[in-house]
Amino acid sequence: MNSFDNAKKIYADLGVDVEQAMNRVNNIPVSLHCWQGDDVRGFENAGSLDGGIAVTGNYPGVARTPGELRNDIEKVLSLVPGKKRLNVHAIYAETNGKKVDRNELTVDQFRNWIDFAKANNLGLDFNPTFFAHPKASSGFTLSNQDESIRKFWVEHGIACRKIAAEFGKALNNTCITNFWAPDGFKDTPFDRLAPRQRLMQSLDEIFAVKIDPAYNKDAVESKLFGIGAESCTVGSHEFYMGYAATRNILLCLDAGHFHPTEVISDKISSALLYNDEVLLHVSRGVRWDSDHVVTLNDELIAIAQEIIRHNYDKKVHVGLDYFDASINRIAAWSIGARNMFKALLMAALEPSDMLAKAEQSGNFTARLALMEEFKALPFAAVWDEFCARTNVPVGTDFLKSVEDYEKSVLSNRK
Ligand code: RNT
Ligand code: ZN
Repeated sequence: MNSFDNAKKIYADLGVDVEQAMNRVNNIPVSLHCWQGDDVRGFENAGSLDGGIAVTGNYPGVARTPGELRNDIEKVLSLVPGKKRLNVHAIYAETNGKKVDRNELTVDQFRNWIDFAKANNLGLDFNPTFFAHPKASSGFTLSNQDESIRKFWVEHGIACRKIAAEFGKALNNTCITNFWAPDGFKDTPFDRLAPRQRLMQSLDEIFAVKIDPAYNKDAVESKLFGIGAESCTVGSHEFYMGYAATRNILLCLDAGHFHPTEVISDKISSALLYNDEVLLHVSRGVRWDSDHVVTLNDELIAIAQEIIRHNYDKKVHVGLDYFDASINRIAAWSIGARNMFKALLMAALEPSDMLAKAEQSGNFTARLALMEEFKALPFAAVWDEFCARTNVPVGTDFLKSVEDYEKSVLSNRK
């Protein structure tokens, strides 16, 4: 018996149908963030990254053009199993050398992304970019007290929702548009209320524009603090938890946006009591919101378990959000994305009936014993089979493929 058939039998004895688990995971899309490929630079040549986020490292081979970025994404798509979506930020507009400011963007600047998505059978997700722009340099965008600046960013938000609706229409696939604005104070503000009122007003103005939810759904992302905005973030967790629930839009939970010992896996079930759907930004903060490459750690597995155990396959939208320029970017992208699928598959292979029974009968001794033993089930054999069936490299073979690509493509980018 080969190792997959053997694993299948071991899982079957525990009441788990391996084929069913693989099919289930195959239908949960993971949205790949385009910004891992170019260190969140985008195509505006706007200068350096701000907004309180930072990419560190200077590994050679960063994508410098739309073509290079899309080639790199195609490479990543060939290395990651499962169903993929692509998440694009507004700074990835292609303006053909013309200056098109963020409030004037239309779908015309994103036609290549639509074509690319079509060619690669991807759904598209979108993000307005409220950073890396002269009108964001004060650190305040949608909550800015200068009415003309606030309006500019409201217009940007509306423009992005319209572009997203065009994505949804063109691809016949609902786009999720995520709103994250870095607005916050480096030092203790006197008034924490007024900027929050302005942020609420701005968002209400943006979401007042009616868009068919078949084409686009919106999400809002909170944050604890950013670099240079350590004392008060306008769009805090409480702000957006209330906002999303009362406006019936999605709440986005980013794994790096809470106190270091807080985990988003514990928030999903609460959020979904008050919101129909949530968006995840799966990331990994190391001591702060450092956006390290996602590893297969306890929290990633716990996030996947929440999705699988409560049948949130359609209610939780999984997006990745990390950026590492200190190692090969294609590898970084693929390692994190493969890990996300690993975690989902692991969760789908969990002998859930046995665990539920132990818990429901109050036998917490058995629950702990089973949970710990299940960690040693032959998951790897199923994972390898999952990769093989979707025609992506099995095991460490993807690394060889990345190395070849580095030699033949990335090393020529000088
Ligand atoms: C920043 C947020 C936000 C960004 C991306 C680029 O802390 O996590 O989601 O990372 O929009
Ligand atoms: Zn995020």
